[in-house]
Amino acid sequence: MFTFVLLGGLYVLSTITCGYASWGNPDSNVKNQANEFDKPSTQPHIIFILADDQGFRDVGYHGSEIKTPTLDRLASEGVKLENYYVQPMCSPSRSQFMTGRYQIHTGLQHSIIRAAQPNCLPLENVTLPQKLKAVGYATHMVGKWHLGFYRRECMPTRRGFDSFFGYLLGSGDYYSHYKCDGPGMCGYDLYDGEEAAWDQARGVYSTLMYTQRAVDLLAAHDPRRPLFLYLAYQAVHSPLQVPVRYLERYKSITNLHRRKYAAMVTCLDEAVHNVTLALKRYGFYDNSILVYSTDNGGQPMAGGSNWPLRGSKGTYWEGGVRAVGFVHSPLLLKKGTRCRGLVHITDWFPTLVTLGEGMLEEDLQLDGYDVWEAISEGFPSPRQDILHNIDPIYTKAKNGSWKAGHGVWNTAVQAAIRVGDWKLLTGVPGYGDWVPPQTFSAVLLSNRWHSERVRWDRGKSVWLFNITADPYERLDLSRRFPGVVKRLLLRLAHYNKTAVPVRYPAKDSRSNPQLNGGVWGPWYKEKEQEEEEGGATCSPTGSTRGGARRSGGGSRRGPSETSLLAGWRRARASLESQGSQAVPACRACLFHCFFGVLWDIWTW
Ligand SMILES: [Ca+2]
Repeated sequence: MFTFVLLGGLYVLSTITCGYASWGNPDSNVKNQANEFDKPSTQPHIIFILADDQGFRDVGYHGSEIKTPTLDRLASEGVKLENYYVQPMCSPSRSQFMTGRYQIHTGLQHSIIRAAQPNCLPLENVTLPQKLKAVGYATHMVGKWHLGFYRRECMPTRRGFDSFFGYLLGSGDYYSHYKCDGPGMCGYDLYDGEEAAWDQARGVYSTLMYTQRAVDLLAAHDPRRPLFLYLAYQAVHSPLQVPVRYLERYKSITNLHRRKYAAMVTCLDEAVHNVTLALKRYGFYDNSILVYSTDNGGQPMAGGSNWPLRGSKGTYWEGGVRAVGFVHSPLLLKKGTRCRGLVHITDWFPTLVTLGEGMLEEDLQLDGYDVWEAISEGFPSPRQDILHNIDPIYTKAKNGSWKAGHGVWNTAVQAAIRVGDWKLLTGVPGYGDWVPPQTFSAVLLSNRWHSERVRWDRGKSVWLFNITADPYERLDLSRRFPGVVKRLLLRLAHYNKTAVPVRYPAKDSRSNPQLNGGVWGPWYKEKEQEEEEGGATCSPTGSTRGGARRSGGGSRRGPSETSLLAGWRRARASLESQGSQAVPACRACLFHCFFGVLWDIWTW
């Protein structure tokens, strides 16, 4: 159903309806057409569209029942990334996209940045928009940030974006733009720049709202100047909300979660269609590179599907980290192809900065590779391995040990690494079932749903798979190839020597939106920020003091002294056992790490 909204009587703008747009009078954007006598920039426009929680199978060209004609067409006309990896959750993927660096190198290796934590993407990291801005790009962000905001310097507009319209958090209500993070912790979460956008788009579905803003930005921008548009949709993360007309297309899906989710994906597909139309209409398309990516695997409990991959969002199985992704651009030299080389979300930083004619200084210490030739021309990818992560405070494998790790690695620690065809996992990788399509029956998802359940493997803390031969991780080869296991464990240990301390401060009750005018937003005052910057720090990131100092906040009951000491000892033993730089020089950091353990146990 197409709905049309007249804006100013100039042209028909149907993006706000989330229908596939048909455009009105093309002469109405004369002011934005490049003057043929003006020399256009050779730097390409970069449009990076990040979907939230879209599963591996939740795109038409992966065999889904969900209809995504736009994504299918854009991908088939461009290059499909079929060996493409992201991180298993929101903040980790976004941090790596923004910096081109692994989590062990930013301090964000544990979980997500939670709403009430005084934490954000460490300020000393140079961001992708900063690099592009330095070489003349206009930089705009629309959508979900989720990289922290406890102090104003963490806001997107202070991290390289000329403008920001969106959520600082994400996963709030799609219409009201309110987000709750526990009892009594609810607030408005829609910003325009650094101020709450109280009067804008109240009651408008966020997929439509963000598309509208993206189109407005394109309409207002001179295409002779290079543009970087980071469009990070809230869709298709839970809560499962969608305009009702999209549900009608999926009457055949009897499972209500899956049906709503499918409708949300199709609305997103239409939104991407409307953005691409605007690229053409306003003179950007011919010199544009559009990247489409999801940020992590799907969550089956919320309607997502990663079948036939194992696991889901939040895990280091392929279903958590192997992503939907493609590049669509007239600038691709070989279109209509599949890129089977390894590509990781850290690779966008060097790839896009190079395409934008920016500089990649050595002190950026990037973990990403420039993969443009692999994508555009089909050359082998320069990337041969991926450190999926090392999380030194996630040590829940009860039977993990140094012995199981051949004396070079404590397998209690959650870690995952890919080297060539091989993938090694240690610790507890997360929920590891397969969720076949028939799981989504008329019965609501519950009771761990299906016949592909993995029996709990007591005592197991190491897995090895040949992902090329066995992409579904059904055959553990760790006992058959102990030499390969040891080689990959040594690689993990080598990476771990380069790790920085984990930033995972405790909840700060002053973050409560009710203390901040009903809005989620920066709660540190200027004086505190100066103290934080001026005081002695425990780490190169200078990051952990604030959170540890303010650890008393929060509504949860406090732990007993016994558990406090035990947690402290576990955190210290874990860190020391890894021989990591994560062993802080001062007790405040250990205190912080210990709180992180408790926090994780309570909130995971
Ligand atoms: Ca996500």
